[in-house]
Amino acid sequence: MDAEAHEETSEGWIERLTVERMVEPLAVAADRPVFGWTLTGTQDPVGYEIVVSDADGDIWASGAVHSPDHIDVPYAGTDLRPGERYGWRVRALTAQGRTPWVSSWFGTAPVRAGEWDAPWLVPQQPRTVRERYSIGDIVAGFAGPAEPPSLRLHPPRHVRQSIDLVDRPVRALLSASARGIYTAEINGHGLEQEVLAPGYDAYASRLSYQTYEVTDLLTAGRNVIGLTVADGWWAGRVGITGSSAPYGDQLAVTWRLQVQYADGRRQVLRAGDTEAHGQRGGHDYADLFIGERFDTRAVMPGWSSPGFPATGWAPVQVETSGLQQLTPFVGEPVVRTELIEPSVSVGDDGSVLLDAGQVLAGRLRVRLRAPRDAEVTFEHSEVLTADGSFFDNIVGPNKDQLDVLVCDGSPELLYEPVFTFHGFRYARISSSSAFELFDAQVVVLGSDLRPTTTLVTSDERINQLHRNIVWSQRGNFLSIPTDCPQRERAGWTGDFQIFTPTAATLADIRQFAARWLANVRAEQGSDGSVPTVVPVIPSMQSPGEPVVSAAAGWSDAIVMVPWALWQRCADRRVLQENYEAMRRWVDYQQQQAECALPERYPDDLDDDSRRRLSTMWNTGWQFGDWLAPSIVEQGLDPVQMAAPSVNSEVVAAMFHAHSTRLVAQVADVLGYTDQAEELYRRAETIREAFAQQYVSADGRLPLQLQGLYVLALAFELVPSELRQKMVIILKELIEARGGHLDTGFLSTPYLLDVLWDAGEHQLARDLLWQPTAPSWLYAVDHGATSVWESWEAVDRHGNPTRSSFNHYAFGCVDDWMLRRLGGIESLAPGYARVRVAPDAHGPLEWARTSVDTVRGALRCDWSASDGVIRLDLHVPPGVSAEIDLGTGVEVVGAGRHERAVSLCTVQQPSAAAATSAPLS
Ligand code: RAM
Repeated sequence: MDAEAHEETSEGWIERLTVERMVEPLAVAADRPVFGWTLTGTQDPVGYEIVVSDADGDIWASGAVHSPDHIDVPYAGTDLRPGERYGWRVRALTAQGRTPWVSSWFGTAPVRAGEWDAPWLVPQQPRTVRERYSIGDIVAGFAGPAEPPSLRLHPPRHVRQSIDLVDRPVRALLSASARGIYTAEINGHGLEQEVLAPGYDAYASRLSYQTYEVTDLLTAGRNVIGLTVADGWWAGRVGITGSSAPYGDQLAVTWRLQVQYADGRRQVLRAGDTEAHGQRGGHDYADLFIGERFDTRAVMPGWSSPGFPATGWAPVQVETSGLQQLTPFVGEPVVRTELIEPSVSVGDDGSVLLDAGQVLAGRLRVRLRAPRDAEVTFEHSEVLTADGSFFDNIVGPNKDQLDVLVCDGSPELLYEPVFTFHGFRYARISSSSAFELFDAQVVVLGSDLRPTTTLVTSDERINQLHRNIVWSQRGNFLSIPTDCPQRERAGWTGDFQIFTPTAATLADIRQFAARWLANVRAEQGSDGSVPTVVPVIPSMQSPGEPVVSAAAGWSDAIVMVPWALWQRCADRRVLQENYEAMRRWVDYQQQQAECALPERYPDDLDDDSRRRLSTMWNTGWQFGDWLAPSIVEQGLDPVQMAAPSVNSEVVAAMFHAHSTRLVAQVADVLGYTDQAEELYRRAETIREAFAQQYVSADGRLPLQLQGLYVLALAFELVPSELRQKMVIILKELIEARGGHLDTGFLSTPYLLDVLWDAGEHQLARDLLWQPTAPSWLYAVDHGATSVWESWEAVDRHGNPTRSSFNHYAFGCVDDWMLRRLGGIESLAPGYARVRVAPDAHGPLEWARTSVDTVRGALRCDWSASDGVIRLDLHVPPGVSAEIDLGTGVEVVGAGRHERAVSLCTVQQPSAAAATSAPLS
């Protein structure tokens, strides 16, 4: 069938043209970028046609491709040139005809990974003071160094360099990066959309550079490039210990400018081509955790403009080491994602309290007036005490979250910190002299990820819970996925693993995750171990610290994150890119399994047990089912942080089995049949060993913990004849806790599904709607606007505790809510097939859910009233939906489908037969 033979169809349209999953990206890193688009209308796609062009004409035409796929279609023409802009157009073929062409464009990164060709500019500066603290110090009550930050920290540096252009360019791309975080200016104009560049990477192996379109800022003749560099992640404080200089103690910048003139001439200018000079500017210091101090009296207006007399500026040193780490930034930049107008109240002492109404990651933007030399301070907190006072919930030194503005007496100052951000909801502004606040906004920062899901239900508490989860994702998806934006800001691999199915539904995180996974691969040990924090924070490995090089549920992120992205987004590339690393991880587990037995077993262990035990990875340092309430109650050793040994042993064995099976499935998807078979066999052996070693004949696990039962059931490690028994035990354990969950990080994602799939619908609902802690709605009822790390971060009397108020891990329940309450469940990768089976028998009267899938927008609105379930479903082209309202399954395709079913004809989902079966 030829594309031209198709009649143009009036129905249906192509939307959202993407390259590398982004709309009109300026500088994609991939040599063979992937195209994507979504479709509306009612016709399923049967093919497509793509044309790519440069300024001289078409360079690649796919021809009519007869495939329903329109996710990640790779470019297959001749090599693309770096730093180029290309146009592209696409039309879809459907059974009814072809859609009109739709056009878009993309650019390629100016320099390929490892080929950066401009040197570092190292301004004169004192080396960062090295502060090394351990978790032991913190537990011992160390609150932080005695000297104030102004005596320990150094000013960020301006670097200024003049360049000459022979003409005014018609296209100019500035690429830049830093050891530290930087802002860039050209001729006095800041490139302001992106913040905290170059972002956080495993710097020893990768350091991203950004590319900006700067054509309009340049002129013929003299131009000035100005970069300001501050400590950032490179030299500043990161991680729980608040130690400094994790990756280096000297700041540097590098840049490269690619210009094109009207007559076709091209020119590349680089840092180091001409002499550059450095000087401090208005900032006295800036640290991501501590905050910044900005002295408006020291600002040098026009410092990055031509003609500025840079007297007293020192020449910078030029250095060429470590340039091969530079790599084009992948994914969405960190930007100001929203401005919030906070509520404002003035205290008796003249201080001003701002309330953003929302726990978030970001900073303030204020307009104010204060006398010259006045010091205005901005304190930040996520929570207030029951009586409304400021409360410091952040454990560890150097987490001041305090910005200081020193005023120059101007009638109006506009101030937003540049080189820091905070985790907060409340901010208190006070001043050494009277000040007038004209206005204040809260600037929300985060990676610029496109939200893809809505969930609104008849229960406002559920809606709030959903919003809290969305906000905790926003607060923690900032350059890398972090555990929390105030205490650690660390890329804990387990936290992201747990949350990926939810995260990948709530936003398009494919590129964000791809970049982080590149960091994980960079940090993977030569023995295949996968660190628990990526990028690795060297200070967490200081003497006396537990060096956690691998842990069950954390390291498994290398398998489980890609797998979740494959399931939700049909992201095959993430499987390809990480397959080798996954294999190395499961091989590592296998080796570990073989080389040691858990200590608690006697030396004279029988051969069978020895063989079984050495089939499973069940040794070493583990977090276990981290933060399971009953374990927390027993008191974890805060320095060791290790889970009790039996918990460690069993949890590690379960993840070993699970990851091995998942990697087998990945091998299957990628067509590596032999490897798949071998891995399936291996997984089966582990499964059998697990059942024999850890599951008793009456279905008991060695520890009576809900989480262990949940994981064993979810990972299908249980002989089928024992499943029912184990469900009963799980129910009893829940009952024994008064109808409360007692699951930790690793098992919570599966808790409600395990119950639901066993027919225990009411129990799953009861746990979700449980108002007393530990429960999700406890936090909601106690005013949460984000997900808490600890179920009772605010205690029953309304007193906050010293835990994180922005930890998305337990927000993993959103995935369940979207599937079971919202009613949209993906059954085949990327929602190619979905099940629409909302829970109309629970407390909800209605729900409206939408998921903007990689194939297009799915919408499910349902209500249950007057004995009737009504459904209004929108299915995008290329998706088939199994509607199951309790009267049998009906399969429908693209388009709108309205259904009404009488509730009495609906079969009530049976509570598992298990409920009545006696315990043996
Ligand atoms: C905590 C982090 C994180 C968790 C680890 C084990 O300090 O906040 O959430 O993954 O410990």
